[in-house]
Amino acid sequence: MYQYKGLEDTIAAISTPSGQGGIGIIRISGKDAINVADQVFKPKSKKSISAARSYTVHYGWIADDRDEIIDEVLLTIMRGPKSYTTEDVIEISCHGGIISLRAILKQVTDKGARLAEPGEFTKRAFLNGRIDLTQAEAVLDIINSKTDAFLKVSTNQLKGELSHELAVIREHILNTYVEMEAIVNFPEDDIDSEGRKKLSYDIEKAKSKIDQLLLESDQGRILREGMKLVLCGKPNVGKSSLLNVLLKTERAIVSDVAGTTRDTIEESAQINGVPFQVIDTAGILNPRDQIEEEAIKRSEMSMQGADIVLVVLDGGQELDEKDHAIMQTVKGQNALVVINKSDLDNKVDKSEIIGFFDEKRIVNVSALNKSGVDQLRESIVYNVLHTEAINVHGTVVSNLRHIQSLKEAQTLLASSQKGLLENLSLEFVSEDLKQSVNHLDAITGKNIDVDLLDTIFSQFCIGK
Ligand SMILES: Nc1nc2c(ncn2[C@@H]2O[C@H](COP(=O)(O)OP(=O)(O)OP(=O)(O)O)[C@@H](O)[C@H]2O)c(=O)[nH]1
Ligand SMILES: [Mg+2]
Repeated sequence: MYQYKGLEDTIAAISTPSGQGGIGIIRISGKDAINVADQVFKPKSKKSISAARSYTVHYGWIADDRDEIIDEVLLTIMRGPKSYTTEDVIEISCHGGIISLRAILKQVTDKGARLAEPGEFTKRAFLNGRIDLTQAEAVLDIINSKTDAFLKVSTNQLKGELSHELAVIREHILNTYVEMEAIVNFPEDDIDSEGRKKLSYDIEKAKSKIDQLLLESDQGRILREGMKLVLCGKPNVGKSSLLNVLLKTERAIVSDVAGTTRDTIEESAQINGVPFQVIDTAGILNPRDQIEEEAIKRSEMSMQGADIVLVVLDGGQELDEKDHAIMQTVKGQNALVVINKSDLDNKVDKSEIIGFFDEKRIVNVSALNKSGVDQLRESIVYNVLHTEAINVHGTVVSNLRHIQSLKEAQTLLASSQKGLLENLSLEFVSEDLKQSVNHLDAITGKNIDVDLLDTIFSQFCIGK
């Protein structure tokens, strides 16, 4: 299907991260993988691995050309086609020091393997037809995953759930396409308006499945990119204390001195499985110097791009014009009003808040004794997702490339329906269907530009 140079080569790379570790792995793949390994591996059993069965592990040493031992290793042999790349694959597990790993890699390349490009093992798995492109991309997502929820969504994709959904949609469209082509080729079977309606109805089935995928892709995007949450409020209301509670670490300095936080603090956190960038701002209102002026600017900047703002109030004190001013600035944004210090006697008059925010957006917490924090987490997630939790069990499309192709396919399906309604010749209508299938095929990689393919795999790390 694709003409790729270098597919015949046997490739090798260090597959574990650089740095020190208990074990490090060198992976070799290609038709000469076993032969290359055989030349550098000295098995304790003294039996050559060239005759070894697939999925067996062998204990021994890697030696250099002068027969000096480089490291003690375990060598795993996976014969194609039942391997990661579908080719013969060898994995050498040695001690995880960079010197040992590099020395072994050098031996392997001296014996005829070439260094693998980033993502080349996974690219081969794709080019050799073991996985499709959505599954290859899922590998990258699993490696880059920062939350449990995104990991779950990515492993579903690796299992082929998205591919399966797309195959169902594709078949729907193709069936309708074939029906149309039959009518085009045998004009005597002309089509009446009822027939056109039926075709449009069939297209609708495919369209509504794509609709569903696109609807949930919002959540997918959130899982991939994360949400931005900004804490704002007067000095000393407990913003940094809340940041620490949300992060579950003592990240920010907390003190009873007003103006403790002078610069914005950004940290990543998972809130009920959803990734957030949590930003604590300086509570400064009247700058005393240039640094404080800059701090205010930064607070304002971070508030502008926020997906949700938490306006923190001190529950132990009556609201004043400064609290009012902050609520006024945030009004209109997606915000929650957090009345902190609920362990103290409440002095906040809620009716003063309701002028700015709906009562449902008010949450009482105590950062000190952590009460109300679970409810705060739930409210945060609900207000950014508009649902209680991300559904990680079905197919969640999170990749922008997939989303774009789905939208293109959707537009073409809509255009074909319009054509049917407007009595357009079926030749043109069926062309729309064909194009929409092409967009679906771009997602799975059945039909994709080679340059784009290279771009996708270049995002991988070496050794994957
Ligand atoms: N009683 C009580 N005290 C709290 C609570 N949360 C924070 N505090 C105290 O309030 C003071 C201010 O807390 P910070 O978290 O530093 O407040 P901040 O809003 O970040 O203040 P700035 O950085 O100065 O703008 C500290 O002495 C905290 O211990 C709470 O829930 N209850
Ligand atoms: Mg602070």
